[in-house]
Amino acid sequence: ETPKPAAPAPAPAPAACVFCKIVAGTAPSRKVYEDKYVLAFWDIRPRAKVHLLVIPKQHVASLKELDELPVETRAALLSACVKVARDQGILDEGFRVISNAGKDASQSVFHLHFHVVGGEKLREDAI
Ligand code: DGP
Repeated sequence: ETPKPAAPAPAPAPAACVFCKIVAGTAPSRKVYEDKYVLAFWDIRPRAKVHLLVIPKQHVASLKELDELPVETRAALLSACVKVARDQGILDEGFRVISNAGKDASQSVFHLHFHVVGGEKLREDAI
């Protein structure tokens, strides 16, 4: 049997990435959940009663690069969004998960993240 070729090494994280610094523990954050693949913490500028961010520990710039992440990380990201919503007590009343990718979405931090928002009635016309 021919051995499988080694998987390509993940792209190095930009040294200046603020979310990589949070992962590394060199920048502070209000963490709510962490496992091998992902980290979740409060958004520094909450726009709802509950506003968390769920990020992969491995750096990719946005949802556009999702396929560069191992399948385990991709699964862990979505599961963590539900888990942190449950842990914050916003699962039953409803919550929203958003990922801004690129210019038209006004992405401002170029390390993939999912906003998990809720804890109050969210605007119907906002996505
Ligand atoms: P976006 O516009 O989708 O790229 O959202 C980036 C979010 O990240 C924005 O809501 C503010 C938040 N944010 C930016 N810098 C920091 C930080 O240093 N710590 C935390 N906790 N959140 C940050």
